[in-house]
Amino acid sequence: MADGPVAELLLRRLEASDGGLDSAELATELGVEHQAVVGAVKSLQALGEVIEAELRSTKRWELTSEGEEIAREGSHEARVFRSIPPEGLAQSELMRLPSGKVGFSKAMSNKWIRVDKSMADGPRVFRVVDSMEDEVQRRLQMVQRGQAEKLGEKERSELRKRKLLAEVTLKTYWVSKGSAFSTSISKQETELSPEMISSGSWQDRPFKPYNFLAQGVLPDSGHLHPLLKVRSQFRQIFLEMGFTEMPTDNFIESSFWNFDALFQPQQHPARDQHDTFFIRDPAEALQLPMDYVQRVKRTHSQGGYGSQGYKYNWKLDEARKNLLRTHTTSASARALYRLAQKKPFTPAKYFSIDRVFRNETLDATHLAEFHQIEGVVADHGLTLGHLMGVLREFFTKLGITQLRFKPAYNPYTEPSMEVFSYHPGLKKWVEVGNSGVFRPEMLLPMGLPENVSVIAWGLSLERPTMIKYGINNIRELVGHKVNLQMVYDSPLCRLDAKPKPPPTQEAA
Ligand code: FB9
Repeated sequence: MADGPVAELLLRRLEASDGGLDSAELATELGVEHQAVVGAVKSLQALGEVIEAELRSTKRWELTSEGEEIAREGSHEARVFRSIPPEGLAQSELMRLPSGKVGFSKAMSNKWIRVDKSMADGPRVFRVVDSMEDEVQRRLQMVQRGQAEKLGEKERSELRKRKLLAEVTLKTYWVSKGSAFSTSISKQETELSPEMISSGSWQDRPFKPYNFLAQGVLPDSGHLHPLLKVRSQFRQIFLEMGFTEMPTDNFIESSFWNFDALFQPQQHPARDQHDTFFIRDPAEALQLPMDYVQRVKRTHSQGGYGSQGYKYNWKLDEARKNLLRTHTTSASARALYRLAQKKPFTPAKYFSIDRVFRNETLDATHLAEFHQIEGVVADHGLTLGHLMGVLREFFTKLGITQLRFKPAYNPYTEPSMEVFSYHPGLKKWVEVGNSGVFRPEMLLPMGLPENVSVIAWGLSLERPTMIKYGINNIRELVGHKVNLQMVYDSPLCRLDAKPKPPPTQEAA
């Protein structure tokens, strides 16, 4: 067993070798574990250019644990043969031997033994030959000595079939001299210490060369969830377009601001608990601007401002009911009401991006909550044309240029439009949002001037994020099933970048 640290031995062998050496062969030669040589290679690599080490994967034959045992103790059939005395051995007794079963059938097929079934006290086993060669053991020992290739393919496959031999892929290193190769490995300095400078000892110390290409270790850092990455891009787009973010820090809203202020009648289907989560405690909103509420009440029940209203008995209790907001349009109503209180009227552009809650049937693209993105523009004489224009500008910044508008209906906008864009990746028109001109029955009770109109549109944050990141099931994006690695590795993919091809079926 060659003494001295493996690293030094490796360098001396390398010195002697022409070209290089294989770490596995060196391990066999030095009679040490391959891991010890790998360790030496790694520590020499850390010293700089002393050695070059190229990782290779080599296939080699290795004995299984049973193969090791047979190489040591002999094959089962040889052991059976040896256990049979000249006068033979009762077969029942032979079968009780540890190698009995396996050894008996092999020895029989090797025609080393025979069974005499005519014996009085039952079948008896006798030797047929005087001696035999334990080829199996010999071949396994050859493999142990690293001479597996000397065996024929047939022999090897027979040993493999008997699970005595296995082909393993070994990651080995092909080691060769480095540019700073030397057999005397002096540890290269990696730090220039004040002592070295003051003592001047740095002049005759070998220093490890700087590796300016070394990658820094990525610091462990927080990771923005893809939704928040896309949210910040939508924020950027709105700010670029001169919009101001509306406060949306209240998931719980009153039915008044969520529905009534938007001229949505109290018997509208969206207002029952099939679609809306109502709050049991606190069940009712106490603070409502009562003068404004009265105007809303009258507009719903009798009309006004040129509208005939809904002609029903509007109830304040219904309006007081607290709920989880079903859209951020409630925040738009609050913002427009505040705007209306500021005289004289000044045009405004608002946006909001925040969670909304709907008691909907859950499916691959719908959860009970999503993030609504909303844009609102209030100014004199705005028309549907202005809405189409601002939608084009907005979606163009999203990289979406081909838009189509489809008439739609919302209780709080007239006219209303669904917005569709042609998605080249999905090769189809995708609904990318909804929009409309807020009804005068919503705006005038707030106190906004007659000739002020307000255009608005909305979409979700989840849909563009899923499409951008090629995610098909919303549960892969949000919720406890999200694999955090996806969050960590999710690149900041620019919304206006060309869409990623949708994942092929098998990838999905
Ligand atoms: O987000 C939606 N689609 C969408 C948006 C962007 C997108 O980007 C891709 C990168 C290219 C892809 C798709 N939708 C709105 C359309 C559909 O997904 C729709 O099925 C689901 N909608 C949600 C509501 O579901 C009940 C999305 C959500 C939505 C719908 C309407 C509004 C807001 C969100 C609104 C509004 C509105 C209307 C008038 C005035 C003020 C607000």
